[in-house]
Parts: sequence; structure tokens; C-alpha cells
Amino acid sequence: MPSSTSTLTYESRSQTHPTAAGRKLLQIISQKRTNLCLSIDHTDPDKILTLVQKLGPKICLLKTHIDIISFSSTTTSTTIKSFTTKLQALAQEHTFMIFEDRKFADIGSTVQHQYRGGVYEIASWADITNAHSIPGPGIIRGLKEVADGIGEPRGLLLLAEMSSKGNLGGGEYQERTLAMARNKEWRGFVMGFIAMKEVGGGSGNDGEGGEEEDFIVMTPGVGLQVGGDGLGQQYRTPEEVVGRDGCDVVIVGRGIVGADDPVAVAEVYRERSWEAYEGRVKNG
Ligand code: BMP
Repeated sequence: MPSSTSTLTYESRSQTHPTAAGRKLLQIISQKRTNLCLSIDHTDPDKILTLVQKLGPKICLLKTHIDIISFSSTTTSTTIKSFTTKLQALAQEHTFMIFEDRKFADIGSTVQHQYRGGVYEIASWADITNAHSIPGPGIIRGLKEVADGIGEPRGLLLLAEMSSKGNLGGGEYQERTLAMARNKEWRGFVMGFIAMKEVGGGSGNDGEGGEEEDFIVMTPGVGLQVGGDGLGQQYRTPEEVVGRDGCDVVIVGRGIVGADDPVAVAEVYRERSWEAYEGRVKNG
């Protein structure tokens, strides 16, 4: 049976990960000693830029929902393009990557337009995006064709399971999503999963992915205590998510964005998530 990737260091995985986006992210995680992704779920573009400037040093990845931002109501009339250009400059300044949480879910032809064009032009500025596997492999093929024309590393995460109560992911859905991800045709593009625990890489005991398989698992629904938000979100702690369940990157939104002192709270998340990783690798 191959050994699980969750017992390997981010540093060693950054040398061998099959996707360029994955190698870059694992390098950043290892160098900055942070496996924290900030989900910047705010609707005011100016507030987002101010917060990201402060929180940039704490994170490996910034997750956006570009379509919740109210560009029209901003006082400085920030346009979408100038906003995403500023985010890219902040990513450069503080060394983090950008993940647009678009959750594509349509046929290949439609998602190509959604990824490349429209008002957001996601492929031009987001290093990473994600997609549901429900439409079948055509969604991955469609997105990959767009990504291949960009000229910079682009990575895709598939949603294998969600953090919300009653979601239809996990179990057989996750197994079929994993099987879809393993297709050699997109080996350099599908970098991992949104999931609640380690996926593939020897963790499932099926051995089908081979020893070199390495999917990066990013996990939302992370809080400093176990809990929920009254709308189905379920929170687990960094120790459970990273230490016990083998996830690689913790995604935190309101826990940081809504805090009185976001920088201090982000440091608590960073430290606890990093220590959970160190413990996991040491005991692995
Ligand atoms: P929060 O930490 O405030 O609960 O935010 C979680 C973020 O992660 C939200 O942006 C949400 O859209 C996203 N998310 C999630 O909560 N669960 C999933 O399964 C997938 C997500 O992308």
C-alpha cells in the first residue's frame, strides 16, 4: 500500500507535485509557514483591499467570491479589472496565490465562457478555481482548454464533499469524483479537492492512484471551536481538520473577517493549523 501524502512535508511535496500551481502553492506554504487560506467574503472592494494588505503576510492563499462584491456602490468607483489587478499586486507583494471560489457546474462549453469571459474574466487573474464534478469530465476538459491558453500556471480543485450539513458529497460521490480527477488527460491541471479529509494518495487504501499521487485538500468550515452558523455551515477545529483528518489548507472566512482584530485572530488560526500539520508529519 502506498504511504499517505499527509505524512509527507509540504516542502517535499513541492518538488514532486504533478501540477505547476500545486508546486507553487506548496512552496509558498513551506516558505511562509502558513497553510491558512483567507476567504475574503466581503462585499466592499475597498475594504477587501485594505484587509488583504494587512492579512497578506499570514496567508498562502486568498479565496474570493468575485460575484458578491458590489462594484457599483464603491466610493472610489473601482472597476472589476482594476480591482483584480490590485489583488494580483498584493499577491505579488505578500507572496500568496489567488483562488476564485466559482464552483463551476455546467457543461464544458458554457464553463469555458464563464471562466474566460463575461465581466469577471476569471482565468486571467485567478491562479486556482474550482468545479463541481456533477456534469461529468467535460467540465474539466472545458476549463483545461481555457487554462492552457493563459501562459501561467492554473489549477483546478474538484468539490468532493462540502462542509454544509446534509450536502450530497462524500461517500460514493467522492469516490467517483476521485476517479474523474485521476484521468491522465488533466494530470497537470487538477491539483486537488475541496473535501473534509484526505483524498487519494494512499489514504483510501485502493492503491489505484499509485505512489506518486498527490492531491492537495483544501477545507472550509474551520473555526476555533466546533459549531455552526444557523444556515448549515459546520465548523471543526484546525486540530481536527489538519491534524486528525489530513487536510492540507484550512479555509477561514468570517472567523477572521468578522473579528475585532483580524490580524491577531488570523495569527491564531495560522499557528494552530501549522502546529497541527507539524504534529501530523512528526507522528506519520
Ligand atoms: P466561513 O469560514 O465564513 O464559514 O466561510 C467559508 C467559505 O468557504 C465561504 O466562502 C463558502 O462559500 C466556502 N465554502 C464552504 O463554506 N463550504 C464548502 O463546502 C465549500 C466552500 O467553498
